[in-house]
Amino acid sequence: MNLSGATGTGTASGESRSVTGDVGETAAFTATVDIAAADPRASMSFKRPHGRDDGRLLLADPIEVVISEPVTLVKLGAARVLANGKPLSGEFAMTSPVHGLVTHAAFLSREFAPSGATLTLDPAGLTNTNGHPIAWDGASMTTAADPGPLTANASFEHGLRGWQATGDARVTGAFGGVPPAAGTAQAVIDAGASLSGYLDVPSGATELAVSYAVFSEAGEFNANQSVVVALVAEDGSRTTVVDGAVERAHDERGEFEPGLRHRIGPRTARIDLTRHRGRRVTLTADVRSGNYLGLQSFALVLDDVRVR
Ligand SMILES: [Ca+2]
Repeated sequence: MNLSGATGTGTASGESRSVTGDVGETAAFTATVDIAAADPRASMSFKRPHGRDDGRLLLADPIEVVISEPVTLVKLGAARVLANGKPLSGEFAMTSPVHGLVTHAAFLSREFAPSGATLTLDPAGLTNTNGHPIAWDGASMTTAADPGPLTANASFEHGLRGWQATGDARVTGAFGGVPPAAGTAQAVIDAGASLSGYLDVPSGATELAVSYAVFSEAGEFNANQSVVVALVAEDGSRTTVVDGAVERAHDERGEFEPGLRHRIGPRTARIDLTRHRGRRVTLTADVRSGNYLGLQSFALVLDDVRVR
C-alpha cells in the first residue's frame, strides 16, 4: 500500500521520565494514532495528442482516454464523451486489452465533434475491478474554432484562413527550392506542427489532389518521426494520402534549407473521393519528431489542394 500523503493517527506506548535535582520520576503513557491511507480513488483522463499540451483538439485528432487502474471494457462502454455537455455519438474501443482489461481506450466517434466546444468525460459509474469508483480528473479538452471549408483557400493564397493549425505552420513563397505549385504562396509545416481543414465532397467529385514536398534532416522516419497527410471520414476512418516513410524511395540529397539535407518531391498525391460523395471529410497533415535521442528537423510543404 502506498502511504505517501496519508494522514491520521496510530498507537504508541512507553515510559516518560522527568528529573528534578536528584529526584527522578517515571510515568507510563500511551498515545493513540489512527492511520488512514490516502484516498485510493482512481481517475480517468483525456490523453492529449502529440503536440497538444494546450488541450486543443483539431478536427481529425482522435479522442483517447487513459485510466489509472485497469477497467473492463464492458464497464467503460457506458462512459461518455460530452461536447458542451451533450454526449457525442460513438463508443470506446479496446486498445491493447490484457485479460479483457484496459487502461487506455480510443473513442470511436460517429460524428465530428463540434468546433469551439469544451469536451468533458462522464465515467457513468465506472469502477475498477475492486468496485472503487473511477472519477474524471476534470481536465477538459477544447476543439478548435470552425475555420470554414478549406476550399475557400485551398492554395494558401490567403494565409492559413480556412485551416486549423497548431505549432509552427505558416505560409511562404518558395521553400527549399520548391516554388508554390499554384499561385505565389504555399504552406510549410514544421516538426511538431499540424494543419487540418475540411470540405464537403460534391456529389460528382472523383478525386482530391494535393502537391507536396517532404524535407528532413537525415532521411529517417519511424513511429515517432513521421510526416503524414491523411483524409479522415466522419466515422474516424483514415486513408493515408502521403507517408514520408513510404515515399523515401524518392528521397534526394542536397542543401535545401539549413538543417534539411533530404527532400522528397515536389510530387502530387491523389486520393479517390467517390466513396465520400455528399459527406464531409477532413484533410490533415501531421509532422512529428521526437524521441529520447532528441528532435530531428522535418518540414512538409503543401499547396494546390484540388477536388475534381
Ligand atoms: Ca498556392
